[in-house]
Amino acid sequence: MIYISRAKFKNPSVNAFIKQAQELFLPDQVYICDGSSEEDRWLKNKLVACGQLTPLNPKTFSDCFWTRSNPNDVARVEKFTVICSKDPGDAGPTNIHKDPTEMKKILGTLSAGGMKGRTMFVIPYCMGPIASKYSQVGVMVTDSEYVVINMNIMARVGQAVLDKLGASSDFVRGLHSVLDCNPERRWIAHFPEEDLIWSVGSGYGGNALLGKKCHALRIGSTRARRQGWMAEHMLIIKVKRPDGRAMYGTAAFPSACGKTNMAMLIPPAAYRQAGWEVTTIGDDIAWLNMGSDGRLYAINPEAGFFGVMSGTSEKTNPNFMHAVHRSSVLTNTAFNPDTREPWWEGMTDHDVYPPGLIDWRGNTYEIKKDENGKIIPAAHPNARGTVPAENCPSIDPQWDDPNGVPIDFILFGGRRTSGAPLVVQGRTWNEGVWLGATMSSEQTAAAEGKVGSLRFDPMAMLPFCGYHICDYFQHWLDMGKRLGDKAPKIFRINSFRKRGNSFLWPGFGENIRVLEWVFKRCMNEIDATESELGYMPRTTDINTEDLKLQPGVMEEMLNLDPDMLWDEMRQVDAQLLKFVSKLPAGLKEVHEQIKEHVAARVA
Ligand code: OXD
Ligand code: MN
Repeated sequence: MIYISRAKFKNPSVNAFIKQAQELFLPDQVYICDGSSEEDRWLKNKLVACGQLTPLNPKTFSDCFWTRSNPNDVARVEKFTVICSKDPGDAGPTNIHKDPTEMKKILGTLSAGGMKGRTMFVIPYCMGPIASKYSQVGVMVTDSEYVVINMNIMARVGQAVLDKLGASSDFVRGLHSVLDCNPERRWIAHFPEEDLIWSVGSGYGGNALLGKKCHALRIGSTRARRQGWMAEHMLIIKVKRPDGRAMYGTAAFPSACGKTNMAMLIPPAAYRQAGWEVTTIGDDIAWLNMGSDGRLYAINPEAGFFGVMSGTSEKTNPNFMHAVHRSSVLTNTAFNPDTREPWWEGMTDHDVYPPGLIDWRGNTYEIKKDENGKIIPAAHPNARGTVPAENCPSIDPQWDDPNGVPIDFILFGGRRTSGAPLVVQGRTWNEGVWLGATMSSEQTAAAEGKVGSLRFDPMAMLPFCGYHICDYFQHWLDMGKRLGDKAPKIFRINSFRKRGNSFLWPGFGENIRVLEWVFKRCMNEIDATESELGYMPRTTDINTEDLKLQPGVMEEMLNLDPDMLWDEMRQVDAQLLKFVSKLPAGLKEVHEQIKEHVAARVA
């Protein structure tokens, strides 16, 4: 057995964990990563030599690589993502529960000797800025070089992390092996009582970069509840107004519903010229702690973006387009061998397929249609770009501030082509929690499942809350109580409403117009009308200048059709009924009140 440690550390708990992992997986080599650029280069060269990475054009995509996954391994697998708490009741109705002992037996059998002939890499990583008291250390092992190079982008990795950890045993443990990448031997298992993650059979980011969804959200949310903070599926932004005032906000949207786009929003020219600015702190995960002044402070636990490439363009997200051109890894896009550049659908206004294009499966692309007459794309719809956060032109100077940024507003949102209004504000924290807890969205390609079907996704945490969803709601209510009048204001937004096949709202950079209203509401600068769901703008309160909206669009987007609302309330009822045994009284009360108001309107 060869043991190579570039990193220097004396930590008996880390050593014991490595030994356990080694005895389980039986690798030929153990390699402890120090996170240096030489190490990163060496690994990338190794992957290029074996054909797993293709270097992109250094003139246009400097230090960037293209790679393809196994076609059976392209998204998160929710049906094999499990919470292994001792008491099934702790996992709750939205998680798949497995008994921890049973699951360890299954995983132990699958993992035994799974790294024979391979190297086991040990990655010490930190979620959050190294110097932050809110950050957390994890140590994961993996047999995938792809995982190591992606973790180097997505988290702080290596020696500095081990230095931060010192001799402490307080770190999240992660076991990962791609094994034979067989969907029948694929499990993403979480043991919240032991701060342990055990993931086998997949190399896809959300399943394999254990710092991200597994640690920062599933295990993170259980730690957050125990310790009195919040781990949320949220972007973090700063919005600056022409008068120099700035606010920080977070937004929770389900996967592939525009979090990265909003995080990197560029206001339209007239707004920019007037002095509006949006800067990025995070695009996917927020850890929210109460500061000593009683306000809620957010850190971004990640160091990179794992953004969806399909549909990303100079129009939809110029900042991400700029950022992806340096030190990035592109997974499952198509590849243009002439220019040595990646290619994906939606990169330009009209898809023009370059001749000789290699599709995400590695074949020369030919335009073909599926049984519904839709063009089969060259890039996978869930193709991803792993991109260092510091590349982003809109990155906020405080993005890695160890103290985090104080949050003024929280947005919830989803992809809803009908019914849901452009924006509504909870009258109280608890009503805001209700808006988040009852939100629904149309299924996207980020997880396996039928794209387009409507699903309830409380706080966009359905696939990520590591414990009973009702305890999670209660935790939100409790946090509101603790924050009192320093609590951020809560809103629900929807920019996906359609008339026929066309979106009613232009979205993207124009969402600044909604943020402008949110800003004014937080500053108590503007009145609102009251609807059954909460405070709403009058149609003239949102600036639509230069938008050339069709007549009646604003009215339509702010109209709550009573029949649709009632129908939605019935769906919410059915949803909440699943949680009935444990639904917090505070949430039930709000629900009954809102339902009563809606009933009065339809009566
Ligand atoms: C992601 C997701 O990758 O939510 O961020 O699936
Ligand atoms: Mn996400």
